[in-house]
Amino acid sequence: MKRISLTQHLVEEQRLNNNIPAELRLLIEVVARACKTISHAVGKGALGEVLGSADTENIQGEVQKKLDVLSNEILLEANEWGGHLAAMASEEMEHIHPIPNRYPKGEYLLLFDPLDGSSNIDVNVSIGTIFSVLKAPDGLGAPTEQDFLQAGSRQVAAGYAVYGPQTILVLTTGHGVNCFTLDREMGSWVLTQRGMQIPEDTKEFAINASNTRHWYPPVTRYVDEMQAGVTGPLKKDFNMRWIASMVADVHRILNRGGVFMYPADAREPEKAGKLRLMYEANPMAFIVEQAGGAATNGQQRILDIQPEKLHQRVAVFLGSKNEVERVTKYHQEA
Ligand code: P6P
Repeated sequence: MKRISLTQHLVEEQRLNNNIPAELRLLIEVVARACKTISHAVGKGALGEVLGSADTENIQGEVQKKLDVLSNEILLEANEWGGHLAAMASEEMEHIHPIPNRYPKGEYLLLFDPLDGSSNIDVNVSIGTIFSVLKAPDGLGAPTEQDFLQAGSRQVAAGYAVYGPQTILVLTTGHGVNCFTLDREMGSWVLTQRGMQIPEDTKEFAINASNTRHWYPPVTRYVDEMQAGVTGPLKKDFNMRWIASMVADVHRILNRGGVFMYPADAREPEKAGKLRLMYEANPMAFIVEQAGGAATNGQQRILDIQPEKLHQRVAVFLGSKNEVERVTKYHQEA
């Protein structure tokens, strides 16, 4: 494949589809540059004095890692001066972050999980950044949380970075999914996969099986059938993977198929699931659907869910279309 940069790709996509105005291109380039900075910090590990706990808690009640806090700051600082945003929201912050008055405001809203997979940071397993872009409602005065509560189908762009053996950036602006690899010598993002497509069938599933005894019947039925293998109703053997970094599990599925599940379960019946709708499930669902896959909460398309709270959680079933449809059917039959 001819090696082209992220900027050239975005300019060419704008010419083709007229869907990436200059401010959106600037937003994507700024986020991509921030991901380079995060990758650099993550890559230092113990040498950078950035491992371990920050001894603080986030809105989720989770103990923050130093890199969680650092990654959040990197994204805030990178995006506040450019004039392309009205406000930001992050897994690591309880309230939205309006653009400071000393900077011009733009027409986009940026949401992110600055460092997803924190439990893997200190043990050198792939982690990543997830982001989602919405348009701010017209005639926006001071942005409010309510302005962010838009269904995932209204996203204008979404992406994730994986800080792994390679540092990669996967991006969609509504016309397919493309992957860029960080050229560390040049410090530039280079297009390495164009038009990624998820196989509609799979032999690989991802779920945290330590929760088996807590699953509701539709999940138990589906996982049992996969584990029954070639002599069971699905007539094929399955493999299992669980990296406990959503970005890494989703990237594997984007490349070779699979079904990723984080269901609600009986541990906390009032909780819809563990993952967050606005800055984990929605961007990943947009990307997965753009790559020919499917993403539901067991009952409906994730992208159709009307958000009620910025940090609300949601059950997630995403990946190979035919398998997501199957497990969703089991929920609807239950
Ligand atoms: P568990 C990481 O903390 C995360 O939010 C996702 O990236 C990941 O898929 C999931 O939680 C892992 O959860 O319960 O297996 O540790």
